Amino acid sequence: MLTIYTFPQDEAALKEQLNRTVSFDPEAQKTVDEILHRVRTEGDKAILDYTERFQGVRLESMMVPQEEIDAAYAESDPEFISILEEAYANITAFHRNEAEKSFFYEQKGGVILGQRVTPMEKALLYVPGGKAAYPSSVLMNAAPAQVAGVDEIYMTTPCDAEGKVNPHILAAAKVAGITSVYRLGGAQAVAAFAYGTASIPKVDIVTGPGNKYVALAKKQVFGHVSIDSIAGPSEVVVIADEKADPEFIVMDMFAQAEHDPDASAVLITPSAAVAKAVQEAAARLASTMLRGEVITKALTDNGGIVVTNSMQEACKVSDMIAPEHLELHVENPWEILPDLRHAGAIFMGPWSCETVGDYFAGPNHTLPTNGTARFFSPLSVRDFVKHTSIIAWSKGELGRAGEKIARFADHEGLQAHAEAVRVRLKKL
Ligand code: HSO
Ligand code: ZN
Repeated sequence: MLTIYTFPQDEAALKEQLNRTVSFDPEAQKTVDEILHRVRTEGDKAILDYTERFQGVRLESMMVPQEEIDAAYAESDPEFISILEEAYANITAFHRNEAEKSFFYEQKGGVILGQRVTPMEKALLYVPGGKAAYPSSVLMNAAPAQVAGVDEIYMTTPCDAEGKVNPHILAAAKVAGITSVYRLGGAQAVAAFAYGTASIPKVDIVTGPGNKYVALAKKQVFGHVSIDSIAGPSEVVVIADEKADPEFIVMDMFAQAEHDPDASAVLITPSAAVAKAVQEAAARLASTMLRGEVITKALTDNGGIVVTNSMQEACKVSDMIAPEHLELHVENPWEILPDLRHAGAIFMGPWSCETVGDYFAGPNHTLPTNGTARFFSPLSVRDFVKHTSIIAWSKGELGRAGEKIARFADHEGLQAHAEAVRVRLKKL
């Protein structure tokens, strides 16, 4: 199930196995284009029609009433609610550290320059339905928006054929203090909030994972609204030394693989013994797992074990992959941290399994996938704010620098720009 590659000899085969280029689907693109167009031109009617077509229900109200949210919360296992609450407190506490400050400074001549940070007014958190309906994603999307100070936070999640939405999602929304919940899904939901309709507010940002239709819709509305990154299938790389516990490694690789047959899990180690032990344990244990089939498919198609000559080389291979999650099962993870540059989140040592980060630790679990950790970052408070430059120029400074600025404008052939300065210079 897991092939062992030797690095650098098998580099080409390894690259082939881990090749994650996403295929373009022209059929899906056509569908999404049509949905966006219809929602834009026909508004609510298009949303209700598409919900009827895809979810099988003609909705009377697109919003989930507060009583339904309260009931889902009340009927939840109280122990689960208190776990959600503790996780939410941890996530919020972490994200408070991300909050950016405005800055202002004074320059010679009484000039004040600055940059003001203000939150976006309205955000939509998209929460998938079906098998990837994760209450944890509700918390992970809500916390940064709330810490940023977004005024109006909306959530939407697809309903079933009875018009009902997942009660665990509603309970998590209640824990996160989200009150505006809609039962819409798919590209039509993204379009509705990106363009606005008679009954749906136009937002400033759409975040959250979704299927390929949701992803294509988000890409398409980008520019009209802001979006977070486009989530691909989940990935983990484990770097292990000779003392690492194969059982820990296998279960962490399975944890990633069980998300999706397209998920990927890769072990990189200088220890041939650990490589062999993990390969054997994975083959033995996969069929014992509830999602054994998904795990086997993910590991066979997109997984692997890489044996390197050194720990340094292991770090190099990991950087080449730029994984979403990186676990360091080594004696002193802090020692190799400086050698690792590209990863969405790094889990330090054997007790920091990815599951801890998926649910509870505090850092966001929405992370850059598909090698985009080279240039993208985890979902954060920064996604929900924007910056405004502040320029407070003084009379004295305009007198000193004005003619230079006017000449700059002369060089661009922009007469009014130059005159805007020179009329002022005349009055000094
Ligand atoms: N590992 C997923 C997040 C998640 N895991 C949600 C469990 N629930 C993507 O980083
Ligand atoms: Zn996970």
